[in-house]
Formats: sequence, structure tokens, C-alpha cells
Amino acid sequence: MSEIFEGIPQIKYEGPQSKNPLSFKFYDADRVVLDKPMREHLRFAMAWWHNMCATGADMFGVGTADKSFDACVKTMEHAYKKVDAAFEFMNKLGIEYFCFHDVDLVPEADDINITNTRLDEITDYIKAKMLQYGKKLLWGTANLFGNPIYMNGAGSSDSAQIFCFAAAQIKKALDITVKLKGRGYVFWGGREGYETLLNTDMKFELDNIARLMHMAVDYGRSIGFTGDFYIEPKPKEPMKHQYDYDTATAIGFLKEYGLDKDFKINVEANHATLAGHTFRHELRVAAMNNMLGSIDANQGDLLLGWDTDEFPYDVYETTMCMYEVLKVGGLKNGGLNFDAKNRRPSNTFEDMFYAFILGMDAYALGIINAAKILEDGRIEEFLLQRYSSYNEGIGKRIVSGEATLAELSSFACEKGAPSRAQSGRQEKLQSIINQLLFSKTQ
Ligand code: XLS
Ligand code: CA
Ligand code: CA
Repeated sequence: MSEIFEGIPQIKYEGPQSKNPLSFKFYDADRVVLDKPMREHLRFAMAWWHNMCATGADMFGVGTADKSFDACVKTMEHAYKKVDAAFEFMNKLGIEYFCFHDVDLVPEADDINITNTRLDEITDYIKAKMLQYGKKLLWGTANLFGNPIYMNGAGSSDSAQIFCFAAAQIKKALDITVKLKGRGYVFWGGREGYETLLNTDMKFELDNIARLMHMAVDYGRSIGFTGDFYIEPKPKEPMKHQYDYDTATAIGFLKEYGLDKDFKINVEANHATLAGHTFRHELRVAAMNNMLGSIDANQGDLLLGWDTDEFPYDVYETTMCMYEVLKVGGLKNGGLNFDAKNRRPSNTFEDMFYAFILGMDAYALGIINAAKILEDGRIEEFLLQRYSSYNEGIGKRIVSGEATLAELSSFACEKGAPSRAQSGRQEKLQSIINQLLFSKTQ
């Protein structure tokens, strides 16, 4: 079979000094960092939608990239070509995982039964390719936001019939996720929100979303899905207010409705900043609740108020991300899904490779740096020391839950005003990070 990405070689690790743009400078898949090779820590994934489907179209103009792969778009012939392209692409980059929405894989028919038959067909083909190339499915999902029937939401729709249609899509997406041995299943609530409370029963809509998720868990477990369900929080866009605003909100929802045993969080970097948080904050909130599931590895543009889904290049951010991940012992079932797209003027096949090289190298640097921070130990040591007054005496009694408010009051009154609070040493710590990042070559 002739190549689709003709002229693009297998992308190899050539080291930091290489000037070959089609090579990795830092991502060395087999290099062991802490206890494991980079590839196992990072589990890079390709997002089918951005990479195999999106052409750069925006509300001001049509696409600039040709992703027809010499087939007529919106046909099954095109669907098959996308599979060929995806596996050649992943193979050339050494990416082991991918993620998809149902309708990324096949054109959606007017009749859902036809769409489902198409999904059966294409996943037979994908399954064979996965075996041939040794590729795996990180997670699957159903697109419950593109079809106009979802303009008022899917799980939060005002219409019971539309709610059922969403259920049908989820059921099929779970079937094919299990068929392809997916490690996860994502709920991103693109239209699960509202524009105005004048027409919205918020409590009813939230109850219904939870009902749908419970049904999905029951069905998924009944067909042998042992992976994680994820909520991917996002505060806005397309809706003015989305229910899964941020990680804390999503965790509150999962706990309120008893879904927290089956669900974890898929944290997206760009969604974190849209919510007014740092990426690191969102990762920490998920991690401290034992719910850091998977990561959509992209970045936003802080000067723009929307979801730009850029390939990650900010090494400070990737370092802090991997620091959070390593601190909790890594991602169990999750990985780093490049939910990212080329900028509209970067419209050639070659640019798709440059984008992934950029992202994979940025995360390789991230994990190398994060390991350095942990091995150096000064940051961890500072933290231990900072809270050390809780290790003994009255502090210990506070932490163990033995102390009462009256006891603390007596303690305080007896001791008098505390001496000045200790310095937080922020600049000193930031300086240590820069030293570790830049003092020697990677
Ligand atoms: C959109 C989301 C979406 C999810 C999957 O902003 O990032 O792509 O990751 O539905
Ligand atoms: Ca995403
Ligand atoms: Ca996004």
C-alpha cells in the first residue's frame, strides 16, 4: 500500500543537538525516568477529531488543510482512508494510543441504525490495524454536541426523546470502546449547560445528567468495561455556562450523585485556564481527591478567551504538569492525549508532524525536569518543614482530631500572640525551579 504521508520518515530521537526538524530532540521513548521508560509514563495519544478530521475551518473561513486523503469526504471510503492515515501517522511518530468520538470515525447517517452498522464495520478495520501496528485505545466518547438535536443539551435536554438518542449514542460508543479494549470513556458536556436560567431547571437537568451517567456505568460494567469513566471539565464554550465548570465542580457533582467510584477527571490544560485556574491547580485538585484520571495535553493562549487547543510548547507548564503526575505515582489508566490542532496557516501534512514533535518533546522535557525537581528534593523538603508545627504538641492534636476549640483557645491565651508568621519563600523556590530547569543540558 502506498504511503499517505509520503516523504516523511520514521521520526527518531536524535538528541538536543540535532538540527533535523523531523526528529525528536528530547523524547527518547525508552529512556528511563525515575522508574519507567518515558513512553510508559506519558502514554501519548492522537485525537482523531483534530488530526484526521479537522481542516482548520473557523467561523470566518473554510478549511485550509486537505484531509480528504484522496477520497470523497463524508463517505465510508473516506472513513477507511482516515484509518490508514491515522495508523501510518501514529506509527511514524511512535505514538501508541488514540482517542475518538463516534462520529470522528464514520459519517453520521440520518438513521442511527445505519451509523451503528458503519461503526461496526470501521471498528473491525481499526481492530485489525491495532493488532498489526501494536496501537491501543486510550479512550472513546460519543459526540453529543455537534448534531443540532443537542442544541439544548443531551443529558440535560428538555426532550426525553433526545435524551434517549444520547443514550443510544453512548451505548454504541461504549460497545466500540470495549471492542477496541479502551482504557477509558469520556464525558465532555459540550452542550450540558445553559444560556439563561429563565428557561432552565438547573436541578432537574443535573439530576438527569447523573441518571444518564449511572445508566452508562451500569451498561459499561455489564459488557465488561473495566476502565475509568471520566468527566472532562470545561467552564464555557459552546455554552455560556457549562455544568462541569472545573475539576472541583465536577468532583462535587460526582460525589453528590454517587458516581465517584467509577469516574475520574480528564483534565484539559486549555479548559483549566478558561476556568481561571492554572493547569497545575486543576491537576492538583483532581490528584488530592484520588481522581486524576487522564490529561488532554494542549495549551491555550492567555490573551484569547476561547479554546484554542494549541500544541503544548510551554516547558514550564509541562514540567509542572508532570511534577503533579509523578508526585501521585503516575496515571493509572490515563495518558496524555494531544487534544490539539495545528494553527490554521500550518496546513500541510508536514506541519502535523512538527506539531506532534513539538508536543512530545515539550512533555519529554517536562518529565525530565519534574524528575529533577523530585530527585533534588528541596521543594518537597521545604513543604515538609513549612507545616512541621503540626507534627507535635498542639499541632499534632489538631491533626488527629483530638483537640477542641476551647483547648486551642486556652493554648493561645496562655502563649500570647504568636511570633511573626514564617516566610513563604516564594521567590527562593521559583529560583530553585529555574536552576533545575536551566543549569545543565537535558
Ligand atoms: C472540547 C473538548 C472535547 C473533548 C472530547 O473542547 O476538549 O474535544 O475532549 O469530547
Ligand atoms: Ca479535550
Ligand atoms: Ca479543548
